[in-house]
Amino acid sequence: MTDRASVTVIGLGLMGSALAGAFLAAGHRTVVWNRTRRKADALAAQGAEVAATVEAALTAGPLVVACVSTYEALRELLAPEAASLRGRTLVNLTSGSPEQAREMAAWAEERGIGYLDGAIMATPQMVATPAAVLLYSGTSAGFHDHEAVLSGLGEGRYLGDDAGLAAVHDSALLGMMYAAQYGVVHAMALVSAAGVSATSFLSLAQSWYSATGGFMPDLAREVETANYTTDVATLEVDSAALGHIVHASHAAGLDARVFDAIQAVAGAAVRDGHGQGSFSAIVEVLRRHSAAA
Ligand code: FVH
Repeated sequence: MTDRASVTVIGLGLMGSALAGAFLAAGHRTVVWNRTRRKADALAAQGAEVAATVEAALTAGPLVVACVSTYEALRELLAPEAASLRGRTLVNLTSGSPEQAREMAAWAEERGIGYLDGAIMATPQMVATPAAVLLYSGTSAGFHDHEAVLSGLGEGRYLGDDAGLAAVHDSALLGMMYAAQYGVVHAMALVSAAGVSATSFLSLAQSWYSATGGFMPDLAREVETANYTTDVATLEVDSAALGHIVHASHAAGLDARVFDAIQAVAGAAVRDGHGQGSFSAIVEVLRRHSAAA
């Protein structure tokens, strides 16, 4: 094993195991701990050191990467061992909310622990490949001190010292993913109801998906400037098109509640006077929710 910086991984589930495997493959001394010990066996065979206790894992080196199911689980694990973490950097790649990340950052700071919150925008299979992007937020020193080691997981992007930023971006990007996948599955169900197989629809769906991605720069500018002037399509036209989708879905015997909801938001924006503006004007309705809450 080379003398490259050592790293500890806490949590060897599907993702934690991929993280530890990536550190090992990059030549780092990798110490691992998991509640269920047998999940460490495969990594031990690859050269990982299996810590007998959480304390032994946390005190093995300067960098601790945690990836367990929930923040609650991680707090349970680390609370009794806070002294062992003092002076080290904890990188928490567990999924959670911005509030949980900020609470964890405050907990760590009070105990002299460097804290980086992170979001893994990848599946376990993508880790350590060019497709993997990991988002970090929290102590910039923590990121820069360990950037080289963390780069073994994939492209790392530091978002800023607000520890909640990684979780905000995680929800934003996953929201895009789930909405897009919902649309794809709905589209395939719609064409299937007309006797067209999903696989024969696929190439058209893929070219359409990449074409519609080209709208993002306009959407970004319009959301940022609140200038919804458009020569592409008006919200009134979009609202009518959404009505067609709802009608076609019902005719095909499909659940249309998501497109009903989108049409309702678009309709509210039209009633607010944005009918001649672009689709991005719906952001005014979306933001009103927080104001009303
Ligand atoms: N898998 C993925 O593609 C996504 C990608 C994006 C990020 N997520 C998040 O990563 C966290 C872990 O996800 P996972 O897929 O590794 O999940 P599991 O395979 O279920 O492993 C869970 C590990 O957590 C340990 N654990 C759970 N509760 C406790 C506890 N109370 N005390 C100690 N450890 C706990 C569990 O241990 P064990 O059951 O093996 O003993 C696993 O190591 C998650 O936040 C994803 O959202 C993954």
